[in-house]
Amino acid sequence: MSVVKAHRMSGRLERGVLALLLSTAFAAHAAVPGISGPSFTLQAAAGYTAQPDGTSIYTWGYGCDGAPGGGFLPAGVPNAQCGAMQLPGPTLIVNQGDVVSVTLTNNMPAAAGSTSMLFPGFTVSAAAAAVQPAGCTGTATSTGVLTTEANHGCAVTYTFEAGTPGTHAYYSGTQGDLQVEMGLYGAVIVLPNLSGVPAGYANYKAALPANLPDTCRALNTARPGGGSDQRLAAAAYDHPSACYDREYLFQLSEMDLEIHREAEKQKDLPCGEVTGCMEVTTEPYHPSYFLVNGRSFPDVAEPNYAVNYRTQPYNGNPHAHPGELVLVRVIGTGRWQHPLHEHGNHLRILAVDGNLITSASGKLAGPLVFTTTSTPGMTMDGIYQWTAKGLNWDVYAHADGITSDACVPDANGYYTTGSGAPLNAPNYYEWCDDHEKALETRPFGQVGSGGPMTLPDPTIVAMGAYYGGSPYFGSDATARAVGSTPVPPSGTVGNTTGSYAFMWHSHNEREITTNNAFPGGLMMMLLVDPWDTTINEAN
Ligand SMILES: [Cu+2]
Repeated sequence: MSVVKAHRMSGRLERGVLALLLSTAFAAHAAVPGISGPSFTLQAAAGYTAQPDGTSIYTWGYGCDGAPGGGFLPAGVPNAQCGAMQLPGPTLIVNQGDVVSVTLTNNMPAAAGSTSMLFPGFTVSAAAAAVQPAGCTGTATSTGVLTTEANHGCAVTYTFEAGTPGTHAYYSGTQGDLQVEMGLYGAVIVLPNLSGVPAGYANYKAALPANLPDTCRALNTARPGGGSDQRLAAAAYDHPSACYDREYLFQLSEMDLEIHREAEKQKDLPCGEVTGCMEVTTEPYHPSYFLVNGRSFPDVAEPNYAVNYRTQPYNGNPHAHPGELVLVRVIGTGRWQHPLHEHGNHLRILAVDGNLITSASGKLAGPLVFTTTSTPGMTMDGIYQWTAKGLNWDVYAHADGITSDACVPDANGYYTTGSGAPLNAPNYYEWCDDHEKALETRPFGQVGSGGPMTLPDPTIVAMGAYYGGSPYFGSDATARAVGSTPVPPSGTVGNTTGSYAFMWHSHNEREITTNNAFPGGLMMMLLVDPWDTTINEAN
């Protein structure tokens, strides 16, 4: 699905959505926000979430029971909060080797019955919490099919050792067809122990392949393009090829509105049964919302902890500079498989379910994938990198003499610190083979003049001013719109960053709708920003 195709859709809804995208997608950023362990005090509770069609949806979610003792990560994200319930639940961030304890209080309506948490991939022990809430009467816990459950008003404590790093899921192990659908799911991020390389990160970095471009660096050291470091760790796994520059977490799920409405009708039923008193049919299954981190497009682009999504605090708004290594953490939640297609390049899979995939000789051996096919319950960690390599034209228009920069290839052919590039070079990580290679044999804007691509006549492009098809990149891209029929370069209308936008979306394209209206649903925009644009993820 292309943005241009979306632009051809006529009507006020699409125009409004696209205008909203252009006005919001460029300002709001994200890393992997969550709360720090190793001890967590959570609750399961009922509340409401919102979708961009205006629907308010009765939802169950995990939330914090009081202020999180370990605080929020990354440090300094404004407005960080963790309420009584949220969708998805709080992202639990711990260190490899931590003994993690999660105390869960069941504050859901009595009619919902008991509830629980599963931590697949870990060996968990569970017991009634040492201190029970005042509202807990009778037996605190019951033995469920999959794990120990907290009865209504009572608390259970789960304990496990975070033995394997990476991205992990947690979700309800009680009446999963109903409780996971209602929203009881979340993520555990385990930061790797890098001590496998002696003396910490300095030696770890020294162990990197000698010809690797300088995108791997210790936490909080200077980076090209500026901006504060929002990474949770210097590497995703204890492996010399698992370093990264930015990271994002996407929890993919879907929602059947009828199930939520039925549960809402029965939420106040008087109930003394441990297993609850609701009778909600969960088949046949007809989901109408398809979610990234509990939000639909375009709400995904709003900031983390945005005040208008108090119960949906996490966004989906990836940004990258050319060449940066982006760690993409994907969790399949719910019932359906959601094949997330990352446009712009394939994704190199590092690990599945927190298991790093290596060859017998210890090299990374994960596949290069077109879509991350997140089967429910499965997690994937992958590295995404966008460069202009292979486009066959100079995206900075150096050939036109409008901009002049050096391009000295490093061992991999890019202009980086490895070949003497300064950290503030506007064309950092340029693919030097295409340096000064003209897009067309005649200037930009003259259609069909013989270059590697043919530009459209802007007079036939619907949504003219919003057309995002410029081949040029960079904050001075406006200056390159010359000729008799100039096409406004990408990003000069809605923003001033001259970025490239790539759709990251469900490749089951039925899912890029919100209650059957396109565009919406399981869709985001990756913004590749030029290096002279600082990506501020701390908001
Ligand atoms: Cu696609």
